[in-house]
Amino acid sequence: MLSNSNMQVMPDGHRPVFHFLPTRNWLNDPNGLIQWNGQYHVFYQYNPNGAFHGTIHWGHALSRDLVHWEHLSIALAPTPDGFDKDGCWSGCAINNNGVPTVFYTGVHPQVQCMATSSDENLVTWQKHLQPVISAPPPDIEAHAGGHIRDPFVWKENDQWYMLLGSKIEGVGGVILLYRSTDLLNWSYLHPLLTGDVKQQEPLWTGTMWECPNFLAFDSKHVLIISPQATALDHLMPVYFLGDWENERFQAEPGQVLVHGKYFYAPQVMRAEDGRYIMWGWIKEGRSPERSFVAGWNGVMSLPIQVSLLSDGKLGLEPVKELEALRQEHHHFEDLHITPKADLLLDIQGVSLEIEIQFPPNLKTEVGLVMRASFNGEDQTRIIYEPIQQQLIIHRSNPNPDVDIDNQFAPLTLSPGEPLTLRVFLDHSVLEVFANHHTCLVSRVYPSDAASNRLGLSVQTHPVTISTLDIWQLKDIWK
Ligand code: DQQ
Repeated sequence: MLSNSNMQVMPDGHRPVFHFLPTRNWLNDPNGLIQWNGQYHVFYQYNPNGAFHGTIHWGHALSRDLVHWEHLSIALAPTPDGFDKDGCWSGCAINNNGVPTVFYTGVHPQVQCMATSSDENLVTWQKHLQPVISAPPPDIEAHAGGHIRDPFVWKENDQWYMLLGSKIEGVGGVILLYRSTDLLNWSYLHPLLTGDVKQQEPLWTGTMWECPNFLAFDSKHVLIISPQATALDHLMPVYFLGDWENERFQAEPGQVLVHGKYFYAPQVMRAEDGRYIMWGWIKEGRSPERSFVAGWNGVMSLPIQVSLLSDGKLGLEPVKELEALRQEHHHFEDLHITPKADLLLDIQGVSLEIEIQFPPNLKTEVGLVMRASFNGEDQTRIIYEPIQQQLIIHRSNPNPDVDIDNQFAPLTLSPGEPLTLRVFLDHSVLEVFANHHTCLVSRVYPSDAASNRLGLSVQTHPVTISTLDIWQLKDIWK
Protein backbone atom coordinates (compact mmCIF):
# COMPACT_ATOMS: atom_id res chain seq x y z
CA MET A 1 0.00 0.00 0.00
CA LEU A 2 1.24 3.50 -0.88
CA SER A 3 2.24 5.22 2.33
CA ASN A 4 4.31 8.14 3.47
CA SER A 5 2.97 8.14 7.00
CA ASN A 6 6.31 7.30 8.53
CA MET A 7 8.18 10.04 6.75
CA GLN A 8 9.35 12.76 9.03
CA VAL A 9 7.26 15.91 8.65
CA MET A 10 9.74 18.48 7.39
CA PRO A 11 9.82 21.95 8.92
CA ASP A 12 7.42 23.81 6.68
CA GLY A 13 6.91 27.57 6.80
CA HIS A 14 3.53 27.08 5.11
CA ARG A 15 2.02 24.98 7.89
CA PRO A 16 -0.65 26.87 9.87
CA VAL A 17 -0.26 27.32 13.64
CA PHE A 18 -3.67 28.39 14.95
CA HIS A 19 -5.91 26.26 12.73
CA PHE A 20 -6.75 22.67 13.54
CA LEU A 21 -4.98 19.99 11.53
CA PRO A 22 -3.59 16.57 12.37
CA THR A 23 0.12 16.30 13.17
CA ARG A 24 0.69 14.73 9.75
CA ASN A 25 -1.10 13.11 6.79
CA TRP A 26 -4.31 13.86 4.98
CA LEU A 27 -7.41 15.67 6.29
CA ASN A 28 -10.62 16.44 4.44
CA ASP A 29 -14.23 16.99 5.58
CA PRO A 30 -15.23 17.83 9.16
CA ASN A 31 -17.53 15.08 10.49
CA GLY A 32 -19.60 14.27 13.55
CA LEU A 33 -19.44 17.75 15.09
CA ILE A 34 -20.95 17.62 18.53
CA GLN A 35 -20.71 19.26 21.92
CA TRP A 36 -20.65 16.51 24.52
CA ASN A 37 -20.29 17.12 28.26
CA GLY A 38 -19.57 20.72 27.33
CA GLN A 39 -16.58 19.78 25.17
CA TYR A 40 -16.44 20.31 21.43
CA HIS A 41 -15.63 17.27 19.31
CA VAL A 42 -14.47 17.51 15.74
CA PHE A 43 -14.09 14.28 13.80
CA TYR A 44 -12.63 14.50 10.34
CA GLN A 45 -11.85 12.51 7.22
CA TYR A 46 -8.31 11.30 7.79
CA ASN A 47 -5.83 9.07 6.00
CA PRO A 48 -3.33 7.68 8.51
CA ASN A 49 -1.28 6.29 5.62
CA GLY A 50 -0.13 9.53 4.14
CA ALA A 51 -0.78 13.01 2.83
CA PHE A 52 -3.22 11.95 0.09
CA HIS A 53 -6.89 10.92 -0.07
CA GLY A 54 -7.21 7.18 0.56
CA THR A 55 -7.96 4.63 3.33
CA ILE A 56 -10.30 7.12 4.95
CA HIS A 57 -10.77 6.90 8.72
CA TRP A 58 -12.39 9.31 11.18
CA GLY A 59 -9.73 11.30 12.99
CA HIS A 60 -10.80 12.93 16.24
CA ALA A 61 -9.97 16.05 18.22
CA LEU A 62 -11.46 17.75 21.24
CA SER A 63 -11.58 21.33 22.41
CA ARG A 64 -12.84 23.00 25.57
CA ASP A 65 -12.68 26.53 24.19
CA LEU A 66 -12.91 26.32 20.36
CA VAL A 67 -9.32 27.61 20.23
CA HIS A 68 -7.03 24.88 21.57
CA TRP A 69 -7.29 21.28 20.37
CA GLU A 70 -6.24 17.94 21.75
CA HIS A 71 -5.60 15.11 19.30
CA LEU A 72 -7.41 11.91 20.24
CA SER A 73 -7.02 8.46 18.75
CA ILE A 74 -8.72 7.46 15.50
CA ALA A 75 -12.45 7.10 16.13
CA LEU A 76 -13.53 4.96 13.18
CA ALA A 77 -11.37 2.73 11.01
CA PRO A 78 -12.48 0.58 8.06
CA THR A 79 -13.28 -2.99 9.11
CA PRO A 80 -11.50 -5.50 6.82
CA ASP A 81 -14.21 -7.34 4.88
CA GLY A 82 -16.80 -5.07 6.48
CA PHE A 83 -19.27 -2.80 4.77
CA ASP A 84 -16.84 0.13 5.35
CA LYS A 85 -13.73 -1.80 4.22
CA ASP A 86 -12.81 0.88 1.66
CA GLY A 87 -13.36 3.83 3.94
CA CYS A 88 -15.45 5.50 6.61
CA TRP A 89 -16.69 8.51 4.69
CA SER A 90 -18.46 11.61 5.93
CA GLY A 91 -21.34 11.80 8.37
CA CYS A 92 -22.74 13.37 11.50
CA ALA A 93 -23.17 12.87 15.25
CA ILE A 94 -26.32 13.11 17.32
CA ASN A 95 -27.35 12.69 20.94
CA ASN A 96 -29.86 9.82 21.04
CA ASN A 97 -31.31 10.25 24.47
CA GLY A 98 -27.89 10.28 26.12
CA VAL A 99 -26.23 7.85 23.69
CA PRO A 100 -23.66 9.45 21.40
CA THR A 101 -24.41 8.10 17.94
CA VAL A 102 -22.71 8.69 14.61
CA PHE A 103 -23.89 8.01 11.08
CA TYR A 104 -21.40 7.76 8.25
CA THR A 105 -21.05 6.31 4.77
CA GLY A 106 -19.25 3.00 4.37
CA VAL A 107 -17.70 2.33 0.95
CA HIS A 108 -17.84 0.54 -1.51
CA PRO A 109 -20.73 0.35 -2.42
CA GLN A 110 -21.92 3.43 -0.54
CA VAL A 111 -24.07 2.37 2.41
CA GLN A 112 -25.11 4.27 5.53
CA CYS A 113 -23.66 3.01 8.79
CA MET A 114 -24.16 3.72 12.46
CA ALA A 115 -21.93 3.50 15.54
CA THR A 116 -22.40 4.38 19.20
CA SER A 117 -20.08 5.25 22.04
CA SER A 118 -20.34 4.84 25.76
CA ASP A 119 -17.36 6.74 26.93
CA GLU A 120 -17.25 10.26 28.21
CA ASN A 121 -14.75 11.55 25.66
CA LEU A 122 -16.22 9.65 22.67
CA VAL A 123 -12.94 7.88 22.07
CA THR A 124 -14.18 4.37 21.33
CA TRP A 125 -17.08 3.47 19.04
CA GLN A 126 -19.06 0.29 18.54
CA LYS A 127 -20.28 -0.24 15.01
CA HIS A 128 -23.78 -1.48 14.37
CA LEU A 129 -23.39 -4.80 12.57
CA GLN A 130 -25.39 -3.95 9.48
CA PRO A 131 -25.75 -0.74 7.48
CA VAL A 132 -28.92 1.12 8.39
CA ILE A 133 -29.47 1.98 4.72
CA SER A 134 -27.89 -0.42 2.29
CA ALA A 135 -29.06 0.78 -1.13
CA PRO A 136 -30.43 3.92 -2.79
CA PRO A 137 -34.23 4.16 -3.15
CA PRO A 138 -35.29 2.04 -6.16
CA ASP A 139 -36.41 5.02 -8.26
CA ILE A 140 -33.08 6.80 -7.71
CA GLU A 141 -30.73 3.81 -7.92
CA ALA A 142 -30.58 3.54 -11.70
CA HIS A 143 -29.69 7.25 -12.01
CA ALA A 144 -27.37 7.79 -9.05
CA GLY A 145 -24.29 6.02 -10.41
CA GLY A 146 -23.65 4.58 -6.94
CA HIS A 147 -23.45 8.02 -5.28
CA ILE A 148 -25.45 8.21 -2.07
CA ARG A 149 -23.70 9.46 1.04
CA ASP A 150 -22.96 11.84 3.90
CA PRO A 151 -25.89 11.31 6.31
CA PHE A 152 -27.19 14.33 8.20
CA VAL A 153 -29.61 13.38 10.99
CA TRP A 154 -31.87 15.44 13.26
CA LYS A 155 -34.90 14.95 15.50
CA GLU A 156 -38.24 16.69 15.23
CA ASN A 157 -41.52 15.84 16.95
CA ASP A 158 -40.34 12.38 18.03
CA GLN A 159 -39.30 11.50 14.50
CA TRP A 160 -35.79 11.22 13.23
CA TYR A 161 -34.97 12.54 9.79
CA MET A 162 -31.95 11.84 7.60
CA LEU A 163 -30.66 13.64 4.53
CA LEU A 164 -28.33 12.01 2.01
CA GLY A 165 -26.50 13.55 -0.91
CA SER A 166 -26.90 11.94 -4.32
CA LYS A 167 -27.42 12.64 -8.02
CA ILE A 168 -29.90 11.98 -10.79
CA GLU A 169 -27.93 11.56 -13.98
CA GLY A 170 -28.87 14.21 -16.54
CA VAL A 171 -31.04 16.08 -14.01
CA GLY A 172 -28.69 17.30 -11.27
CA GLY A 173 -27.64 16.88 -7.68
CA VAL A 174 -30.29 15.79 -5.20
CA ILE A 175 -30.79 15.63 -1.44
CA LEU A 176 -32.91 12.65 -0.34
CA LEU A 177 -35.11 12.72 2.77
CA TYR A 178 -35.68 9.71 5.05
CA ARG A 179 -37.63 9.23 8.28
CA SER A 180 -37.27 6.83 11.21
CA THR A 181 -38.57 6.31 14.72
CA ASP A 182 -35.68 4.17 16.01
CA LEU A 183 -32.63 5.28 13.94
CA LEU A 184 -32.28 1.72 12.61
CA ASN A 185 -35.19 1.41 10.20
CA TRP A 186 -35.40 4.24 7.70
CA SER A 187 -38.18 4.94 5.19
CA TYR A 188 -37.37 6.96 2.13
CA LEU A 189 -39.83 9.83 1.70
CA HIS A 190 -38.86 11.93 -1.33
CA PRO A 191 -36.20 14.32 -2.62
CA LEU A 192 -35.89 17.34 -0.31
CA LEU A 193 -34.42 19.36 -3.15
CA THR A 194 -33.24 18.59 -6.68
CA GLY A 195 -30.77 20.65 -8.70
CA ASP A 196 -30.91 21.44 -12.37
CA VAL A 197 -27.70 20.61 -14.16
CA LYS A 198 -28.76 22.74 -17.14
CA GLN A 199 -29.42 25.88 -15.15
CA GLN A 200 -26.40 28.21 -15.15
CA GLU A 201 -27.97 31.27 -13.50
CA PRO A 202 -27.86 32.57 -10.85
CA LEU A 203 -25.58 29.71 -9.91
CA TRP A 204 -24.57 26.40 -11.45
CA THR A 205 -24.97 23.66 -8.83
CA GLY A 206 -23.17 20.86 -10.68
CA THR A 207 -24.00 17.21 -11.14
CA MET A 208 -23.93 15.68 -7.66
CA TRP A 209 -24.63 17.07 -4.15
CA GLU A 210 -22.63 16.00 -1.10
CA CYS A 211 -22.54 16.77 2.61
CA PRO A 212 -26.04 18.16 3.31
CA ASN A 213 -26.73 20.22 6.46
CA PHE A 214 -30.15 21.49 7.49
CA LEU A 215 -30.36 24.47 9.86
CA ALA A 216 -33.51 25.61 11.65
CA PHE A 217 -33.73 29.34 12.27
CA ASP A 218 -36.88 30.92 13.75
CA SER A 219 -38.33 32.13 10.47
CA LYS A 220 -36.58 29.98 7.85
CA HIS A 221 -34.72 26.75 7.31
CA VAL A 222 -31.42 26.64 5.47
CA LEU A 223 -30.14 23.72 3.42
CA ILE A 224 -26.38 23.66 2.78
CA ILE A 225 -24.91 21.42 0.09
CA SER A 226 -21.45 20.82 -1.36
CA PRO A 227 -21.85 20.42 -5.12
CA GLN A 228 -19.54 18.51 -7.42
CA ALA A 229 -18.99 19.56 -11.02
CA THR A 230 -17.41 16.18 -11.72
CA ALA A 231 -16.17 13.54 -9.31
CA LEU A 232 -12.82 15.29 -8.97
CA ASP A 233 -13.96 18.84 -9.26
CA HIS A 234 -15.70 20.61 -6.42
CA LEU A 235 -17.79 23.77 -6.71
CA MET A 236 -18.28 26.28 -3.91
CA PRO A 237 -20.72 25.19 -1.18
CA VAL A 238 -24.22 26.57 -1.66
CA TYR A 239 -27.08 27.40 0.71
CA PHE A 240 -30.80 27.59 0.08
CA LEU A 241 -33.11 29.51 2.36
CA GLY A 242 -36.61 28.11 2.46
CA ASP A 243 -39.72 26.98 4.26
CA TRP A 244 -39.90 23.52 5.81
CA GLU A 245 -43.43 22.33 6.26
CA ASN A 246 -45.12 18.92 6.11
CA GLU A 247 -41.80 17.26 5.32
CA ARG A 248 -41.34 19.40 2.21
CA PHE A 249 -38.81 22.17 1.63
CA GLN A 250 -39.81 25.17 -0.49
CA ALA A 251 -36.43 26.60 -1.45
CA GLU A 252 -35.42 30.02 -2.69
CA PRO A 253 -32.57 30.35 -5.23
CA GLY A 254 -29.19 29.14 -4.00
CA GLN A 255 -26.34 31.42 -2.90
CA VAL A 256 -22.66 30.73 -2.44
CA LEU A 257 -21.91 30.04 1.21
CA VAL A 258 -18.14 30.66 1.24
CA HIS A 259 -16.26 32.00 -1.76
CA GLY A 260 -12.98 30.85 -3.28
CA LYS A 261 -12.05 27.41 -4.53
CA TYR A 262 -10.50 26.05 -1.35
CA PHE A 263 -13.35 25.79 1.17
CA TYR A 264 -15.50 22.69 0.81
CA ALA A 265 -17.70 20.14 2.60
CA PRO A 266 -18.62 22.35 5.57
CA GLN A 267 -20.51 20.91 8.50
CA VAL A 268 -22.53 22.92 11.02
CA MET A 269 -23.22 21.99 14.64
CA ARG A 270 -25.61 23.49 17.14
CA ALA A 271 -23.71 24.42 20.29
CA GLU A 272 -25.35 24.10 23.71
CA ASP A 273 -25.73 27.90 23.82
CA GLY A 274 -27.81 27.78 20.60
CA ARG A 275 -25.15 29.04 18.20
CA TYR A 276 -24.68 27.36 14.85
CA ILE A 277 -20.93 26.81 14.40
CA MET A 278 -19.45 25.70 11.10
CA TRP A 279 -16.12 24.25 10.06
CA GLY A 280 -15.06 23.51 6.50
CA TRP A 281 -12.23 21.65 4.86
CA ILE A 282 -9.64 24.06 3.43
CA LYS A 283 -7.80 22.41 0.57
CA GLU A 284 -4.23 22.97 -0.50
CA GLY A 285 -3.17 25.22 -3.37
CA ARG A 286 0.15 23.59 -4.08
CA SER A 287 0.82 20.45 -6.04
CA PRO A 288 -0.10 17.08 -4.45
CA GLU A 289 3.58 16.11 -4.79
CA ARG A 290 4.66 19.06 -2.68
CA SER A 291 2.07 18.26 -0.02
CA PHE A 292 3.13 14.61 -0.10
CA VAL A 293 6.73 15.62 0.55
CA ALA A 294 5.64 18.08 3.27
CA GLY A 295 3.82 15.15 4.94
CA TRP A 296 0.49 16.93 5.48
CA ASN A 297 -2.42 18.00 3.29
CA GLY A 298 -5.63 19.81 4.29
CA VAL A 299 -6.60 22.03 7.20
CA MET A 300 -9.82 22.78 9.04
CA SER A 301 -11.21 26.31 8.72
CA LEU A 302 -11.65 28.48 11.78
CA PRO A 303 -14.93 27.84 13.59
CA ILE A 304 -17.44 30.21 11.98
CA GLN A 305 -20.69 31.29 13.58
CA VAL A 306 -23.60 31.11 11.15
CA SER A 307 -26.65 33.29 11.71
CA LEU A 308 -29.64 34.42 9.69
CA LEU A 309 -29.61 38.16 8.94
CA SER A 310 -32.72 40.25 8.48
CA ASP A 311 -32.10 40.65 4.72
CA GLY A 312 -32.21 36.87 4.22
CA LYS A 313 -28.46 36.43 3.87
CA LEU A 314 -26.45 34.21 6.15
CA GLY A 315 -24.20 36.01 8.59
CA LEU A 316 -20.72 34.48 8.83
CA GLU A 317 -18.25 35.48 11.52
CA PRO A 318 -15.41 33.77 13.30
CA VAL A 319 -16.56 32.69 16.78
CA LYS A 320 -15.82 35.22 19.51
CA GLU A 321 -13.66 32.71 21.42
CA LEU A 322 -10.92 33.25 18.80
CA GLU A 323 -10.14 36.59 20.43
CA ALA A 324 -8.15 34.50 22.93
CA LEU A 325 -5.53 34.07 20.18
CA ARG A 326 -4.72 37.77 20.21
CA GLN A 327 -1.32 38.85 21.43
CA GLU A 328 0.64 42.00 20.55
CA HIS A 329 -1.81 44.63 19.35
CA HIS A 330 -1.43 47.73 17.14
CA HIS A 331 -4.24 50.23 16.72
CA PHE A 332 -4.48 53.08 14.21
CA GLU A 333 -7.19 55.64 13.50
CA ASP A 334 -7.75 58.03 10.63
CA LEU A 335 -4.89 56.68 8.59
CA HIS A 336 -4.54 58.78 5.46
CA ILE A 337 -3.33 56.96 2.34
CA THR A 338 -2.60 58.53 -1.02
CA PRO A 339 -2.49 56.74 -4.35
CA LYS A 340 1.28 56.53 -4.61
CA ALA A 341 3.29 53.44 -3.80
CA ASP A 342 1.84 51.02 -1.26
CA LEU A 343 2.12 52.21 2.32
CA LEU A 344 4.23 49.51 3.94
CA LEU A 345 3.72 49.23 7.68
CA ASP A 346 6.31 48.78 10.30
CA ILE A 347 4.52 45.65 11.45
CA GLN A 348 5.28 42.24 10.05
CA GLY A 349 3.86 38.80 10.55
CA VAL A 350 2.55 35.55 9.10
CA SER A 351 0.14 34.72 11.90
CA LEU A 352 -2.17 37.69 12.19
CA GLU A 353 -5.67 39.00 12.66
CA ILE A 354 -6.37 42.31 10.98
CA GLU A 355 -9.55 44.33 11.29
CA ILE A 356 -9.81 47.32 9.01
CA GLN A 357 -12.64 49.73 8.43
CA PHE A 358 -12.76 51.78 5.24
CA PRO A 359 -15.12 54.75 4.93
CA PRO A 360 -18.37 54.45 2.95
CA ASN A 361 -18.85 55.49 -0.68
CA LEU A 362 -15.34 54.53 -1.83
CA LYS A 363 -14.28 56.06 -5.14
CA THR A 364 -11.19 53.94 -5.54
CA GLU A 365 -9.95 50.40 -5.18
CA VAL A 366 -8.55 49.85 -1.72
CA GLY A 367 -6.47 47.00 -0.47
CA LEU A 368 -4.36 45.26 2.08
CA VAL A 369 -0.98 43.89 1.09
CA MET A 370 0.18 40.79 2.94
CA ARG A 371 3.00 38.30 2.91
CA ALA A 372 5.12 40.69 0.83
CA SER A 373 8.82 40.06 0.36
CA PHE A 374 11.33 42.91 0.54
CA ASN A 375 11.70 43.04 -3.23
CA GLY A 376 7.90 42.93 -3.61
CA GLU A 377 8.01 39.92 -5.95
CA ASP A 378 6.04 37.85 -3.49
CA GLN A 379 2.84 39.45 -2.32
CA THR A 380 -0.85 38.84 -1.78
CA ARG A 381 -3.36 41.63 -2.12
CA ILE A 382 -6.88 41.67 -0.73
CA ILE A 383 -8.61 44.26 -2.87
CA TYR A 384 -12.09 45.76 -2.83
CA GLU A 385 -13.26 47.09 -6.20
CA PRO A 386 -16.19 49.49 -5.62
CA ILE A 387 -17.18 49.71 -9.30
CA GLN A 388 -17.36 45.95 -9.81
CA GLN A 389 -18.58 45.55 -6.22
CA GLN A 390 -16.29 42.68 -5.48
CA LEU A 391 -13.56 41.48 -3.24
CA ILE A 392 -10.48 39.91 -4.85
CA ILE A 393 -7.52 38.03 -3.51
CA HIS A 394 -4.65 38.56 -5.90
CA ARG A 395 -1.51 36.50 -5.40
CA SER A 396 1.85 37.09 -7.04
CA ASN A 397 4.13 34.35 -5.86
CA PRO A 398 6.88 33.35 -8.28
CA ASN A 399 6.74 29.89 -6.79
CA PRO A 400 6.34 26.98 -9.21
CA ASP A 401 3.57 24.49 -8.42
CA VAL A 402 1.35 26.86 -6.46
CA ASP A 403 -1.97 28.42 -7.44
CA ILE A 404 -1.97 32.11 -8.19
CA ASP A 405 -5.32 32.55 -9.92
CA ASN A 406 -7.45 35.34 -8.46
CA GLN A 407 -10.19 34.43 -5.98
CA PHE A 408 -13.36 36.54 -5.99
CA ALA A 409 -16.41 37.28 -3.86
CA PRO A 410 -19.21 39.64 -4.94
CA LEU A 411 -19.76 42.26 -2.24
CA THR A 412 -22.36 44.98 -2.73
CA LEU A 413 -22.21 47.87 -0.31
CA SER A 414 -25.24 50.10 0.17
CA PRO A 415 -24.74 53.87 -0.07
CA GLY A 416 -23.28 55.01 3.25
CA GLU A 417 -22.21 51.51 4.28
CA PRO A 418 -18.57 51.27 5.38
CA LEU A 419 -16.43 48.30 4.37
CA THR A 420 -15.13 46.25 7.28
CA LEU A 421 -12.66 43.46 6.63
CA ARG A 422 -11.60 40.96 9.24
CA VAL A 423 -8.66 38.98 7.96
CA PHE A 424 -7.03 35.91 9.48
CA LEU A 425 -3.66 34.98 8.06
CA ASP A 426 -2.09 31.75 9.28
CA HIS A 427 1.04 31.14 7.17
CA SER A 428 -0.52 29.65 4.00
CA VAL A 429 -4.18 30.02 5.09
CA LEU A 430 -6.09 33.23 4.44
CA GLU A 431 -9.71 33.77 5.56
CA VAL A 432 -11.38 37.11 4.87
CA PHE A 433 -14.70 38.06 6.47
CA ALA A 434 -16.34 41.18 5.03
CA ASN A 435 -19.17 43.11 6.66
CA HIS A 436 -20.12 40.12 8.83
CA HIS A 437 -21.57 38.08 5.94
CA THR A 438 -19.18 37.54 3.05
CA CYS A 439 -16.36 35.07 3.47
CA LEU A 440 -13.54 34.48 0.97
CA VAL A 441 -10.91 31.82 1.63
CA SER A 442 -7.59 31.37 -0.10
CA ARG A 443 -4.16 29.82 0.27
CA VAL A 444 -0.88 31.61 -0.22
CA TYR A 445 2.56 30.04 -0.55
CA PRO A 446 5.22 32.70 -1.06
CA SER A 447 8.44 31.37 -2.58
CA ASP A 448 10.23 32.82 0.40
CA ALA A 449 8.27 31.47 3.37
CA ALA A 450 9.70 34.36 5.40
CA SER A 451 7.83 37.00 3.32
CA ASN A 452 5.96 38.79 6.06
CA ARG A 453 5.54 42.47 5.18
CA LEU A 454 2.20 44.20 5.48
CA GLY A 455 0.88 47.24 3.70
CA LEU A 456 -2.10 49.28 2.53
CA SER A 457 -2.92 50.56 -0.91
CA VAL A 458 -5.36 52.79 -2.76
CA GLN A 459 -5.54 53.23 -6.54
CA THR A 460 -6.84 56.57 -7.70
CA HIS A 461 -8.11 58.69 -4.80
CA PRO A 462 -6.81 59.32 -1.29
CA VAL A 463 -8.66 57.46 1.46
CA THR A 464 -8.71 57.91 5.21
CA ILE A 465 -8.97 54.51 6.86
CA SER A 466 -11.24 54.87 9.86
CA THR A 467 -9.64 52.20 12.06
CA LEU A 468 -7.02 49.53 11.69
CA ASP A 469 -6.27 46.89 14.32
CA ILE A 470 -3.57 44.28 13.93
CA TRP A 471 -2.91 41.44 16.33
CA GLN A 472 -0.16 38.86 16.26
CA LEU A 473 -1.88 35.53 16.90
CA LYS A 474 -0.49 32.74 18.98
CA ASP A 475 0.56 29.23 18.04
CA ILE A 476 -2.03 26.95 19.64
CA TRP A 477 0.28 23.96 19.67
CA LYS A 478 2.96 25.58 21.87
N1 DQQ B 1 -15.62 13.51 1.11
C1 DQQ B 1 -16.00 12.25 1.67
C2 DQQ B 1 -17.35 11.94 1.13
C3 DQQ B 1 -17.87 13.27 0.77
C4 DQQ B 1 -16.66 13.96 0.24
C5 DQQ B 1 -14.97 11.22 1.30
C6 DQQ B 1 -16.76 15.44 0.24
O1 DQQ B 1 -18.17 11.30 2.09
O2 DQQ B 1 -18.92 13.19 -0.12
O3 DQQ B 1 -13.72 11.54 1.90
O4 DQQ B 1 -15.48 16.05 0.24
